[in-house]
Amino acid sequence: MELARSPESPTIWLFVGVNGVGKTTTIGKLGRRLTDEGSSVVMAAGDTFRAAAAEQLGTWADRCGAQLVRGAEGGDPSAIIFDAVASASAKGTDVVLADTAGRLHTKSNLMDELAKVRRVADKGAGSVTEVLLVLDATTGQNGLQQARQFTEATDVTGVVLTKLDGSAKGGIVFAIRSELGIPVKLVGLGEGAADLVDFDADEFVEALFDSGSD
Ligand SMILES: Nc1nc2c(ncn2[C@@H]2O[C@H](COP(=O)(O)OP(=O)(O)OP(=O)(O)O)[C@@H](O)[C@H]2O)c(=O)[nH]1
Ligand SMILES: [Mg+2]
Repeated sequence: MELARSPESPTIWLFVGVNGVGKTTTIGKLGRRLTDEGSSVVMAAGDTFRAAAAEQLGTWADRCGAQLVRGAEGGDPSAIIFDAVASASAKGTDVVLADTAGRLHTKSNLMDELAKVRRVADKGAGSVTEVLLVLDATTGQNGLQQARQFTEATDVTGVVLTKLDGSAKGGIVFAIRSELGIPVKLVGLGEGAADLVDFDADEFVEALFDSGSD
């Protein structure tokens, strides 16, 4: 499934999800894909909470020639993402990939912060055309709760299902699709830059019902 581009530059894609699911890694992988396709990319270090989060994103940015916009640790993530959009707009950059700090969907103050990030990201040039909820394939029923809360805060447009290279099959995405209408758009199959594929429903269903008889 193609990720939506904004009619006016820059296109802004926001990444949300609980801790450690693979948000930053997915941005790194997508940065590679986009730059390989000839698009220019700004990565916005909206995770100001975890020490070294911006460095982690910066490493990915260096690898694919994306620009990194970061702020002070403990700073306002909305302001950093706003600055990143402004910088992308000034330089004519095509896509802003905006990272956010992992957070529990049950913490209402953190979900409010994320709602603000989404609003502010849309205030400058361009527009937010994808809000991608990153979900670890090992997540069970809790994934539906995560999807509900994150979409309430930010209007999630799609799921990135990560760590599907392990033994987990990620069947919760069916419930997320049927109850909330949110489709899976991308699948993570490893830690490397090339380990990201578009979601293929047929392949996914086959793998889900494959009892591993080989
Ligand atoms: N096997 C596998 N590992 C992955 C995949 N995606 C991410 N990881 C690993 O999962 C760990 C967490 O990834 P991050 O990208 O840092 O996750 P995050 O959501 O940004 O984490 P926080 O910012 O702390 O919330 C790292 O060790 C990644 O290499 C995947 O598709 N498969
Ligand atoms: Mg991260």
